Amino acid sequence: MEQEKIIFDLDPGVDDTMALLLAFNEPKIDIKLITTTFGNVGLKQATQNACFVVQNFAKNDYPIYFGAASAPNTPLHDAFDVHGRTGLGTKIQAHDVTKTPANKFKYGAAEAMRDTILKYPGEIVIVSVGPVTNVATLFKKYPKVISKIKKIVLMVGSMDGKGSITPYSSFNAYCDPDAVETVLKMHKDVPLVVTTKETGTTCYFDEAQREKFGKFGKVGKFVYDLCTGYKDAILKPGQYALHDTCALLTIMPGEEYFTRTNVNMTINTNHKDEKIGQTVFTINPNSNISLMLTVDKQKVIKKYEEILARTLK
Ligand SMILES: [Ca+2]
Repeated sequence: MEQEKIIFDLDPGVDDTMALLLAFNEPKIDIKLITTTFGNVGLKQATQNACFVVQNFAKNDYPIYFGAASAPNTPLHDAFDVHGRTGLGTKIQAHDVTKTPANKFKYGAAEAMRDTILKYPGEIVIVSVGPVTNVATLFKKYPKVISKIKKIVLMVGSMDGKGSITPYSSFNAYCDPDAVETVLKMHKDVPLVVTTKETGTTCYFDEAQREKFGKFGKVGKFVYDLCTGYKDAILKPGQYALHDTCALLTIMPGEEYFTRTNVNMTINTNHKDEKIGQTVFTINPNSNISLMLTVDKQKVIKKYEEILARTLK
């Protein structure tokens, strides 16, 4: 079976956690490394959440390294109103966490990413579903490894130029627009895959579906509980967005959930402009940036159900 080896860079986060659960139970995804960033919650909480989820729900003891606690040039923001103060909604809290991040002196997320890429040259897909700071740090510190990355997935920006955290910017873009620009400038021959605000806000499930998910044993119950207090900035209460799951599903070998087009992409990084973080996409068939235009919501939900069903075996 064709498998994708991934570095999963995230800021859990309710939808990050849902995506992690998918990755744990999907044989076509081979997690080589998990890195955490500030974002939905602070870095410490995000890392704690990642450790909690791996400890309780993963079959393998994946290495977790924490990365950036903030962006170099952008004030810190959070998404407590979307993900709850704990990042896992308002019902769940990471508890009894014994797993710890693997960081060592002068060896953090960027170094772990570098070494994972060098261990599997040309094979690693970086899936970044939080602020892009860790990826930008890797690029700036270790530019020689960039060409050895297979693909990079970003969950960032919007197609209509309208935002979630501001009228112009999506959350991940707003947290560190400079990092997005660094990746856009430096990825060169490495294909980029981009899902946007529109992907996640099109692809949500409702209360009835939540109930359905909740019936799939321990993991299903956890997904159900995760939704408590999870409200997307754009969707209505009782609509649960699958932003990060969608980003992960863009790389599934032999499975297609999207329509795609090749584009040029820019981001506003003018810190004096209210439109900072705004993205612009223009179609360019020769570009190696692939934008997800539409998503087959029902197919994604069915996939998620299949994954949950698998956890019962
Ligand atoms: Ca996220």
